[in-house]
Amino acid sequence: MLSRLLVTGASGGVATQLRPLLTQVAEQVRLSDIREITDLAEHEEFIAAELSDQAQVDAIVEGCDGVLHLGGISLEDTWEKILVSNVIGMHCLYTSAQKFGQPRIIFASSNHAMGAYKFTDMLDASALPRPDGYYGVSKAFGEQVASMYHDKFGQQTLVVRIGSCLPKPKDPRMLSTWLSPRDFISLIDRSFNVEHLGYTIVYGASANTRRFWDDKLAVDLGWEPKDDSEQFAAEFADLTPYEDAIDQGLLTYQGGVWLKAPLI
Ligand code: 15L
Repeated sequence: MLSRLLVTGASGGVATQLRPLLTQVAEQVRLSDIREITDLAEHEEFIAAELSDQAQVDAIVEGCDGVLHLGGISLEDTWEKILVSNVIGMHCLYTSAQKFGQPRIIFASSNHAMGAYKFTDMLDASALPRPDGYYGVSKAFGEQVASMYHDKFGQQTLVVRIGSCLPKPKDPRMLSTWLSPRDFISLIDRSFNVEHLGYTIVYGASANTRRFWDDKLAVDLGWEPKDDSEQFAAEFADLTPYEDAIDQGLLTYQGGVWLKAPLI
């Protein structure tokens, strides 16, 4: 059990789903975001921070023995905004972690770091990044920051290339990429409790029948997702055209439509 877990990006959609479950991994939870959170539970506190401001990041990291880094821009955006929050922000976080005892970090990377791979590819952690936009590029950069701090200083990180963390899939693609909040919590729990985390990369997806990611290189982590999006497949109207399109190579990219969208 952690004493105090820092959650960045705590006002966002993923953090909001996880918050009630975080009592399973930490006694105290420090929530941080640029948007204030007021509905605090007894075990929670809130400290606002801009991720590109080193002093503000120092203030949130100090006193924490684990970090769940969900902060930054979470969708495709302009290069200028991505640069500040996701690139400079990542550097600030790792700089602070060195100052304050190297708390283990879970870095919310994204499937969009690999979004240009095809639906028919089966990826493991050895696959090279193929981002589908600036957002994906920033996540690939973040993974390399974490790798360098591990090799140089021994900072331990779990990189989780999150698919789609939602209560349930919103479209047929998410039948492949869905990560249930319950499986994410068990991943967080493993990351903070496994004896040696080192620098580990996993794909953040549940045990979906249609998943196209293989976590065999992270076997030492001992994470076993339990949920399968197939339970929601019937909620989508006839999936046959969708499945045919995949077979014919028409519905191609793991990141969905992002690769073919213009840059902002
Ligand atoms: C992401 O990285 C986004 O943060 C999220 O909003 C979803 O779009 C998700 O990927 C996805 O690909 O479904």
